[in-house]
Parts: sequence; structure tokens; C-alpha cells
Amino acid sequence: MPAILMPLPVTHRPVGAHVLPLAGSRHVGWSAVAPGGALDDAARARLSDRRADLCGLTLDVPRLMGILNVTPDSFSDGGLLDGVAGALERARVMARQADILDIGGESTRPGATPVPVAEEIARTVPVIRAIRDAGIATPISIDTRNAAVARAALDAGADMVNDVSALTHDPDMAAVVAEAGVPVCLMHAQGDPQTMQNDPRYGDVLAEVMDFLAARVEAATAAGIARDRIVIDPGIGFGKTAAHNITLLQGLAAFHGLGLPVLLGASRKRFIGTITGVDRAADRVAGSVAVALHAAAQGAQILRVHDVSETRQALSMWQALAGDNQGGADGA
Ligand code: HH2
Repeated sequence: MPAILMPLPVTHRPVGAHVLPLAGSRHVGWSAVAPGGALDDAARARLSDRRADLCGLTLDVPRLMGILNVTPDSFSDGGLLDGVAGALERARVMARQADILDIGGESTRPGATPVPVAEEIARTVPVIRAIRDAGIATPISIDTRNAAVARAALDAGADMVNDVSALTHDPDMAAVVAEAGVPVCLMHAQGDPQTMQNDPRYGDVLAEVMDFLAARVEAATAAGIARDRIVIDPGIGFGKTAAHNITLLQGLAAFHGLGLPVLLGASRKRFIGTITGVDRAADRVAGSVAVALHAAAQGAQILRVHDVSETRQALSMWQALAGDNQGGADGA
């Protein structure tokens, strides 16, 4: 693995000779005057180039992925939705401000027990069908590690797959994604949900997570998944201590070096409780919004959140303050 390139993100500054867009962002640039030598053209392009559209969405502004868990046991919103009608109502509200709806039928919180595939399909597919039957056209991602669930969800109207195992859990998953020609999010996790928070360890968490994602991107493309349909995610909270999560968030911009859109899911997670002392996951909204704004300022393209309307409000203000850097003159 070559040395990690750490672009220094800058906002409030027009793009010009010395400030290039970070990963195609309209709001975030990076200083291309590298201390200690020039970057080669390929590395510069990977850090700056505009990412391919995802599910019809341009990725030059941060996009919100609203979480719709149809599970009895998710860590913060499990058991809240009353059947298909309840989930549809929540989807209708979320779709007013979310760019993508992420529907999950299996909790992957620390200590969660796996759900039989038939049960996961029975939880998610009727909700996806109901959303489509109601004429809600917002792109839907299916949050699953299982190929049969992904296939059933795509047949019912889902548009992309969000796999927290980065195609390692089910040997058939890569083929399902490749055949369907849909985007996929590859997320890093250390261990599986049941045991992942039992003393997670890394030598260099940022380098190891980047190495893992680079290898999974290679495996996905080798399985026939187009590179421009792959999204990467450092997997906040998946086999990580609060200190590991903070290191990954501080270094988030480095992930743009892989040349792919970055998704971040930190919403209401335990490390926010550890740092703030807020015990109840549903009360961690303000902390979650702070992390979302930090991720936006690091050029993350997709923010996976429970509290769509609060995050949208904060993001709208951040976007107004950050300005639109595209096509501006040099900042001199
Ligand atoms: N986090 C969770 C689930 N899916 N997918 C991606 N890509 N990134 C994440 O960080 C991520 C994810 C866990 O959060 P949640 O869905 O709220 O809880 P649960 O797994 O208990 O349903």
C-alpha cells in the first residue's frame, strides 16, 4: 500500500489554480499544492474528479440517505414502525427530504443475532412494493448481506444494494449485484455483528480500513461489477472503538484517494453517546448532525441518517455558508 495521501479539505474558497474540487464537490476543495512534492496526475484525478451519478443523483453535493429499519430490534429505531402501513407513512415523510431510502430488515447492531433470510424478505419486500405502488419514486437501497434478499428487493423496486459485509457474507451476492447492474455500497467491518465490539484492535486503523476497501473494490470489479457503480464506507461502529471512529472521521478525506463516492453512517451510534454522555440513541440527534456536517466538509457524498429533516436543515445552512465553488476564479 503506498503512503496515504491526506488531502486537506477547504471550504469557503473558490476553486482556482491552487484549490481543486475534492471528489467533484461543489462545496469542498483541496489544496493541490502538496507539501513535499508534486502529486502524479492519476492521484490528482482520483482526488478531484467528479464521481459518476448514482441512481440518477449527481454527487457534487452531499446526499442524504434516510434509514428505514423494518426490524423489531434495531439499536435506535427498532420496533417503531407499525407494519407495512407504518413503514409506508414514514417513507412518505422521509422522501420529502431524503435523496435515497435505505431499507433494512436485519439489525447489524453489536450483539445482534442473524435473521432467517425468509424473514428478512418478508419484512422488507412488502414495504418496497408499497412505496413503489404509492408512486414514491425516491431511489431505494436494500441494506442486506444476503443475496436472496437483495434479489427479491431489486425485483420489488429497489435500486441499489448496501452490504455491510462488502460482499463477504454471501458468496452469491457479487453475482446478484453484477447481473442486476445496480450500484453497491461496500462497507468495512471487523468481525461480525455478534462479536465485533469485543475488543477491536488495529495497528493503523485508517490504513487498514483503506486497504480492506481497496481489496474489496478489486474483488467486486473482478466479479463483474462496474467500478463506477461502487460506493465505499469506512463502517463507523463496526468493530471499532470510539477512538477508532474518531481517527477514521478525522482522516475521512483520505478515502477519496480510492476515487469512489464515500458513504458515511454515524447516525445515533454508540461512540456519540460515549463522547457526549447521552445514553439514549434517539437523543443523539445533535451529535449526529455535528458528525454529518464534519463528513460533508470532508467531501463525503452520501450521509446515512435517521433524522433526515434535522440533518437536511443543518446541511442546507452548511451548503449556503460553504458557497458554490464550481467555476469560480482563483481565490487570490
Ligand atoms: N450502519 C448500520 C446499518 N447499515 N450501512 C452502511 N453502509 N453504513 C453504516 O454505517 C451502517 C449501515 C447500523 O445502523 P442502523 O441501521 O441504524 O442499526 P441496526 O443495524 O441496528 O438496524
